[in-house]
Amino acid sequence: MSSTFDPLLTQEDLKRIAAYKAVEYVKSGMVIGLGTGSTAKHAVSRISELLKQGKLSNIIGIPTSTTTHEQAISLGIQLSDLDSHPIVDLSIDGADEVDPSLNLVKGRGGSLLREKMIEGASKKFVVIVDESKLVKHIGGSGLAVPVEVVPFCCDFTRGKLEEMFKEAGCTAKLRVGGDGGKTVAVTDNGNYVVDLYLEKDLGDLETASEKILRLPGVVEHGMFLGIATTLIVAGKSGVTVRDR
Ligand code: ABF
Repeated sequence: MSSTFDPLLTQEDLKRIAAYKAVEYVKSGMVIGLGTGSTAKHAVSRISELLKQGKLSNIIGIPTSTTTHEQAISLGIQLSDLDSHPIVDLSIDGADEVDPSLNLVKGRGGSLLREKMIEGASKKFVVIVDESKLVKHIGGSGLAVPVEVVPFCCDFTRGKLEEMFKEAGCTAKLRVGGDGGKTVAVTDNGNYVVDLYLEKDLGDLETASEKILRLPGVVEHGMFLGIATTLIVAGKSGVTVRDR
């Protein structure tokens, strides 16, 4: 499905258009996974707007980060969690990279574990991106594949990850905070993030995923394989919607 846009639209406009399109899947009474990031925040705002207009009702949101929790609370969206609502009807979230099979890299913005738990528990997971996020192979763009690790001996875990993917030219770096690198970045779960920078793509993604998850010290990684069910892309030439 596609429609044509004004070529003067900004990247922010495209993010909003993709997000609004995704919110068309939201129906009254649904439990909704609320994503994190600059694209997903438009979806959260739109849901609140439709609730206030009375066009939606009885929505329960499950936020994927403390940031989204705060945004949703400030907009008056009723919230819950997976303990109380283990089945999520629909999640809407952004991504850092999307391949043609709808495999994703997520977590460059810091949140990935809660996203994977909530989006993995969703009957439908709609990914919303502007066209800059589309890649042929995830993890091969020179940008990071994030891995959430426990703080205990995190440099040991970092070294093991680098060694694991040395044939792909991996450099593994502990992520630092936004204070010029004086402190380590801490996730919502109190963990650290090791970013894997690769010269080549990872080859078989399921194998790479298994290897990372088998390493003690690793909590989760940012490759979302086979989880997304629908992709909405907004680009200068229009919006496209694709199901996996
Ligand atoms: C989160 O937002 C992350 O998993 C991903 O890193 C990011 C994408 O954010 P944006 O929409 O701001 O590019 O969901």
